[in-house]
Amino acid sequence: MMRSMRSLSRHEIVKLQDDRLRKLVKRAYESSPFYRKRFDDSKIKPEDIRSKKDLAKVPFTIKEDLRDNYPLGMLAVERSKIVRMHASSGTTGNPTVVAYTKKDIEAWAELNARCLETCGVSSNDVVQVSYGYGLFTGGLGLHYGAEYMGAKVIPASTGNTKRQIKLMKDLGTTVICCTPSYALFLAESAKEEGIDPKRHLKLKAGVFGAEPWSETTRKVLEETFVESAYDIYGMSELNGPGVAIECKAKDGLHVWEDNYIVEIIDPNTGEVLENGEKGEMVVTTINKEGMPLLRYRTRDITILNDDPCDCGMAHSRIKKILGRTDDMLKIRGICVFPSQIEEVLSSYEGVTPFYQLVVDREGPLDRLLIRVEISEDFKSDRLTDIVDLQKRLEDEIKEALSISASVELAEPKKLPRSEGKAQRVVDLRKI
Ligand code: DLL
Repeated sequence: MMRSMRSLSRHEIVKLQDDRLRKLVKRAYESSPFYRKRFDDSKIKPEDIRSKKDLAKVPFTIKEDLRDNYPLGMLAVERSKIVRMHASSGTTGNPTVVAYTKKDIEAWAELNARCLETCGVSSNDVVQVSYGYGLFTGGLGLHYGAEYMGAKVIPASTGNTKRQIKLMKDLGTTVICCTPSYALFLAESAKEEGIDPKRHLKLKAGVFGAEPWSETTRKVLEETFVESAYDIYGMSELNGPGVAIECKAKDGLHVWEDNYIVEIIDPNTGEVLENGEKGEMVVTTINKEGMPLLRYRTRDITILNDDPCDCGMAHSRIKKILGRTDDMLKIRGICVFPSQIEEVLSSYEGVTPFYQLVVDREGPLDRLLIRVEISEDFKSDRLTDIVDLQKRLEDEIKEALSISASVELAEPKKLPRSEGKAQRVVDLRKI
């Protein structure tokens, strides 16, 4: 079953998508009061939606819809059929609750198993799941996926970093699943304990996601921690992890299109963009039973590509996520994503991937301060070298992103480390 879904042809994918979409629209209309009203208000009938191209007629669903219908107003099944609920931690107001039927849990496990298989994981592997377990979907999502494929799972969750390293060593972990920022921290902590992960551990694959990360961070992780680092994408409203994953070609993340229909829109106008154009990803969940979503605005910025991939899979790919529309910083009118700054910083020798962006205002003008840690190797008394590096980084940021920023170099290990999603932006303008 698992293998066959990965090897669907383009034609089979499109046919399955359209079949499932028609069924979903009918079911949503019949069983979800929320969608029935949406359809009636926009004068759409389920029969009007026959294939992906008709989707543009359907209004978007947004996070506020989930909040407004808190906790379970978006269900498309009887409450009695729900077996699990996760929730995302909103900073204010109600969290976003997502609900799963038994069939949803199984389908989600299979998607994560497919992701792991795509990274070359097999039932012989020891998979340490160091995403948080609990309301966050990362831990349980990958846990069920690894178990589904028969691998040996270590449900380590996050935190207790020393113990994580001991587990890796003693239990022979071959696959680590965690956020890329935690992976950097794990690598650094191992080294402090005299363990060189590349020599003393057996990590052949890292399954890193839940936050944006750069190609240079991949390079650092592959040089210091795992043999091969893969990017995994997901979001609670779309089940959790397991929506998309990189294959060995590492040229974009394959979206499991038998479960998700992806559109890219212009975030300002809502207009659907062509493949190859950058915009906001909008997803329709065509295989979710409990709480399906039609045209859900993810706020994530990427590019869709359905060209054939070297790996042979026909599932379309999205580019590494650039950032979220709501994480985009506007500095003196210029839009910039933290990931773009990360890309510039981490391409410099002597600089680590640990950084923090502080934005505030001086009079009417925005000011950006980039704090970035220098590496141990760089630690020297050569003040001129430090001033020189600082200046080169400032010039490069200006050149690459057209924004003026001050760079402050921090001593090694001075910036905060994260066990889950890193908090890299401090926007004092919002306080
Ligand atoms: O982060 C689910 C997940 C867990 C994905 C483990 C991958 C691994 P949420 O907490 O709902 O769910 O956050 C979803 O995180 O809209 C993106 O902005 C961001 N995100 C997730 N994966 C990636 C990634 C989980 N690979 C939000 N690259 C999404 C960049 C990512 N951003």
